[in-house]
Amino acid sequence: MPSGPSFLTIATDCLAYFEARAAQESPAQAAFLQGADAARQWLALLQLASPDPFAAEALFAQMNAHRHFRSWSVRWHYLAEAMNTWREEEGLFSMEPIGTEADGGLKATYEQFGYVVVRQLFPPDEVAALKDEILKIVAEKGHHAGVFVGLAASSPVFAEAVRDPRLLDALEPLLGPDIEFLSDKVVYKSADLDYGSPWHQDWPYWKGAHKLSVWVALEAATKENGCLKLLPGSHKSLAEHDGTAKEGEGFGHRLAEDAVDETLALSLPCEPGDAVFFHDLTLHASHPNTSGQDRYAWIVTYRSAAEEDLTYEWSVAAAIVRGERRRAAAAVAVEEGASPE
Ligand SMILES: O=C(O)CCC(=O)C(=O)O
Repeated sequence: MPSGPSFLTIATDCLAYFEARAAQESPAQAAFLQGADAARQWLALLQLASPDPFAAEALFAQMNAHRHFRSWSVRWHYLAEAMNTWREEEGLFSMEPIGTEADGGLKATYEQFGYVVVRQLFPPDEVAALKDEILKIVAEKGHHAGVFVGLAASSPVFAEAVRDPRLLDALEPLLGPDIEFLSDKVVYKSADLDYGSPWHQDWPYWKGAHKLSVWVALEAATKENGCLKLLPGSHKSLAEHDGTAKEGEGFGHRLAEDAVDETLALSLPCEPGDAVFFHDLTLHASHPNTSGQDRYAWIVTYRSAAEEDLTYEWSVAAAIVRGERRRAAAAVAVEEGASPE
């Protein structure tokens, strides 16, 4: 058995740390308060059990894998966020955020949180090839802004990638057996294009039936280079999008700047090839890129081919990619010019 601090020691230290941080004013104060609350419960549970000594990493690996702990759901989120801040400050250990497949399967996690993270959906060499193809496409199109819509419509590589069985196998429990690809895009940031995408839900772009997007990291995405942020559970209602778009940044539908309490946001650092499947009402944004390094993400949108929906003039490469079309003929097209940005 590995040696190291005991469960009780770590939980006690953790609680002391959270309580100290929760007593200080900071943007993360609310998260630390919730983290302290979760740590108190964790400690109480551990005191009921009879803990053996474990190395810290082994402990967190075990807690991550343990349904009982993960079923604390939102509490787990605060604990994980606070623990990760601690790790960053002290160089200790890390925990998976909530919302990974290990939480209870793809469907249950997606339904509970409005997203599910699938680690390593694609291996690094394949994502590197996808990024190369994107560089080629945007260079050919002379595109310089941070969002380019229509990769599958522009390239056979992406036309094939949106049909990849690994993607479709993960989508099937979430959308059902009949799946239609709608559109895809790249959102890219660099030293020159460093903005953080603003808080928004995707549904106001397309309205109609709910859709699902898959955000695939094409290189390591970190808080420094602009990883995704989400509000777990926000997919249950529509938020008011009354923010003002800034010139050249896209995202015409956005929340007002102070509408989201950032201390409740979950950052989702990803390795190349990790994928975040998210509902079109899940509130999301991304960190600005302050690293001077690239941050490319490929985002693919799908819908169920069994549900009635609108037709969209921007979905020029739309296709049934699994199962068959079962819905009745489409109703009305959305207003001209709407795009899935
Ligand atoms: O990748 C990002 O920066 C955010 C992407 C996004 O919010 C979107 O495509 O709706």
